[in-house]
Amino acid sequence: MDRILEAVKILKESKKVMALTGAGISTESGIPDFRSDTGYYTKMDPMRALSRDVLIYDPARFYTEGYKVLEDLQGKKPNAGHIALKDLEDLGILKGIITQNIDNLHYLAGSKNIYEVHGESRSVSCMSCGKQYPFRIMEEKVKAHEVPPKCNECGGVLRPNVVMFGDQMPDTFYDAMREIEDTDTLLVVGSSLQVAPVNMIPRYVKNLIIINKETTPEDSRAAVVFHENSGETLGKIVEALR
Ligand code: CNA
Repeated sequence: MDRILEAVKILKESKKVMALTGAGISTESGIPDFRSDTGYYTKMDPMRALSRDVLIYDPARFYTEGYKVLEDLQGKKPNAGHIALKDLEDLGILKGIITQNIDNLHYLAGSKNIYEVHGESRSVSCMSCGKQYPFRIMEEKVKAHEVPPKCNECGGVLRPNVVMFGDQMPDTFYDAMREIEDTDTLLVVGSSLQVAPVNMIPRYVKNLIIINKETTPEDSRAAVVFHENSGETLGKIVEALR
């Protein structure tokens, strides 16, 4: 059977479908991923540059290196893949999205039930008093060479609300794990499934549909695998469902 029709059959017959997305769904919006041959790893080591240790002990380095990744996300627009997942939710097929992405694009596409398990880049917070600010405030401060940027209320250091290497997972991750308990089909889109603990999630779900340009460690147990572009493939799935 055609793989699109196979995927559609599984989606239609499932009791509960969730999506798990990674950086690959957003490359078509002009945001590099980490591990492709055009990804950030070819230019820098995100594990170091975007780490809690560097933020705390070498903020000047954080705000010149790791911070650039966050700046690159600003102003980007959802692509066909994000829109197709929003359509799947509207069609009543998809219950929600667990995303490793910090680029806000599912949010901007209008998806409703989103678990941003690695945080987001719409807001920042003070590490001392917890006051929240829009991301724009941090941008203005860094542009004005205020490094590290400081809280207007208490003078504490501001940090982006993204989960960095060395940070604990947020409550949202545990909420997402609860969603997975009764999920029978997971649509994995644009993730190399290399980053723990999120890469464990597919192991808890019976049916996997994987859309990722390169192979992933879960391909061998997936019901359907597409080593193709996410925007085009998801678009075809939505079309076939309609
Ligand atoms: P990754 O390890 O970089 O893997 C991305 C995968 O997507 C690769 O296996 C690619 O082959 C695949 N891919 C790339 N383009 C496409 C496409 N158009 N269609 C289908 N597949 C494609 O990224 P993961 O998300 O697995 O790793 C998790 C990290 C990356 C998380 O901590 C993220 O926060 C982090 N990240 C996020 C963004 C973002 O928010 N857009 C960007 C870069 C990195």
